[in-house]
Amino acid sequence: MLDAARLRADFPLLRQREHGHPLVYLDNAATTQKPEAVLTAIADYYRTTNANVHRGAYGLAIRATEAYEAARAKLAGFVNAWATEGVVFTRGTTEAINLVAGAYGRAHVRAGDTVVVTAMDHHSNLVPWQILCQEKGATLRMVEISEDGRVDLSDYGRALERRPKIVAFPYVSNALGTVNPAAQLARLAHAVGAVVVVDGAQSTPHLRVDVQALDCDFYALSGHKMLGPMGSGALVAKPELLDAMPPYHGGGEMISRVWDDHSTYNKIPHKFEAGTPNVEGAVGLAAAVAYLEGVGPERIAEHEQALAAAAIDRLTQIEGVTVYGPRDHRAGVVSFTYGDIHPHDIATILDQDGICIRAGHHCAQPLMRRLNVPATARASFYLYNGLDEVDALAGALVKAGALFGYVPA
Ligand code: 7TS
Repeated sequence: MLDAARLRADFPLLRQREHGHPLVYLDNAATTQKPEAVLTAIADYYRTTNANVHRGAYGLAIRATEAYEAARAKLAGFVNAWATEGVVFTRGTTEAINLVAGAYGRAHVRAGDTVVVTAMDHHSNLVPWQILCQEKGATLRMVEISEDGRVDLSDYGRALERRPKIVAFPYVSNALGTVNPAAQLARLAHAVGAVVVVDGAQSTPHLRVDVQALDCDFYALSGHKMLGPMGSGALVAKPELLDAMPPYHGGGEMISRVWDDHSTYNKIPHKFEAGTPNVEGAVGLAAAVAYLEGVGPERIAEHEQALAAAAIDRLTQIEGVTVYGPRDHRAGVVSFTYGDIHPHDIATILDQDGICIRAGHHCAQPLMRRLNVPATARASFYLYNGLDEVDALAGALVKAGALFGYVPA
């Protein structure tokens, strides 16, 4: 396992105390904390380099542009993008998926076509496809999940018989922690001629991701879930698909020539980056990538899996606790319920001990309906969490249970 205590020292916020207790931050699937290296990179950018990018004729603006484009190259290398110009900076996964639905989807999906999603998709990999299908008169086909929270491969096969235009799925589920066999799902979808969209919000921070090995077509990620700034993220795509796509947003920066009644467009990726971009976000995200590379994605995955296994082991020993999702091929997300205690009550009680967990539907309402629960409590781990924090979680849960008359096993 990683030396979590040593890594934690790199994160100023984690030194805080909450209600008199050391802060135990277990809501990393929602967003992660930021290391000093990222905070410094952002501050340094503003102290030394800030100017608007791609349009300056002076040295400062050229250096700002170089910093922004170097960040793109850094991120491209991290996920083994097809090409640096195949990385479009966005506000995060949500905007990246809306870009694909709004530009590629609107150009290619017609009445009677099918788009496939899964029952474990986050709303941001579902609602954009609902909007597209409603607009086009296309069918949205949702693939069911198995009892233990995996994509049901036989239902996936049945969905592919419809020869969908687009197949979208999460690499890692934010609500169950399931790691989907993304390369296999992509291969099967390609075999019927579909374009594959992978929601990488929960995989990029936690696994070694190689989009070319996955062989998807579009891959969406969020910077703030991988130690980077809020409002940073990207769409990583095959350049030839981006080249052939109509623009998404219109405005400055994305054009080549503008006449009174029409325009020609800039080359990729700029065609999809209308307006002044979030340069601070890109620079901070590049610093986050450098930090993650320093630790090593494989070691991060291993560490989180060990924490999740320990948490599942501890939690399932508490009478009345149900843990959802698979027991193997999973990431560091542990969703659970405790008897009839409302998950929001669990989160509120744990907060008194300085423990931050999430409670709710996790933006996955179709999944919650299939689990037959309105909500779950969710602990999600990252590289700075340790086994001491799993102990704190289990201990606080037992205390919470006692308040509701549950006797610990
Ligand atoms: N896809 C998945 C699988 C996610 O977990 C999230 C955010 C998103 C997409 C959207 O990412 P955004 O950065 O564009 O907002 N998930 C969560 C969560 O689990 N709790 O809060 C946000």
